[in-house]
Amino acid sequence: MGMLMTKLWKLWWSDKEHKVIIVGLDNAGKTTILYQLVTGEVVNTSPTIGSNVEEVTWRNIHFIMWDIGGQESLRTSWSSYYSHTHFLIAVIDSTDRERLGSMKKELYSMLAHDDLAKAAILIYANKQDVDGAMTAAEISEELNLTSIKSHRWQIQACCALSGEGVTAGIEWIASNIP
Ligand SMILES: Nc1nc2c(ncn2[C@@H]2O[C@H](COP(=O)(O)OP(=O)(O)OP(=O)(O)O)[C@@H](O)[C@H]2O)c(=O)[nH]1
Ligand SMILES: [Mg+2]
Repeated sequence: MGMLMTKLWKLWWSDKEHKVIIVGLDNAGKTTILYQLVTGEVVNTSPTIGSNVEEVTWRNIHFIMWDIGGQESLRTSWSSYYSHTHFLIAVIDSTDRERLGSMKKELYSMLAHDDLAKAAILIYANKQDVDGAMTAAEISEELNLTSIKSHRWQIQACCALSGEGVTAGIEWIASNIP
């Protein structure tokens, strides 16, 4: 593509809104991450029943971010949010070793869903501030991420309380806009 065409293409895309859905088990830190992105601060959260939606602008790119409640009874409704999703953010509580298997199951069922066939996946290995938290490498191994060939994916260690690593994840998303 010529330089002018490239510029026009980018301008056109910057006008578009990109749909992001944030999923993960309850207590993973999804809402904390969303509001860390919106306000740059930690907000008090309570378990999300249903969802929160916010517009986030990052380097002139507009995202509509849906943060969906992760309690077990709510997970069957996740799929009602999937259509037209450009990016899926899966948030993992890196201290929660017992439930990593449940998260793995949810992740692979999302990867198999038609409405998410074109979505790129960002996995946040959250709560890295807690002693004994699994590293991003451990989580990657447990989830067998290298076997995923159907989707673009990235794992990013982060701490939603300090914000460390959160923007690096969004940078990856921004750089994966077609
Ligand atoms: N230590 C630590 N605690 C965190 C971090 N991120 C979130 N938390 C805490 O984890 C708890 C749950 O966070 P939420 O953001 O409400 O979790 P959620 O994933 O939205 O949970 P649901 O809405 O129930 O699905 C809160 O007490 C947060 O303060 C982190 O990076 N480190
Ligand atoms: Mg929540």
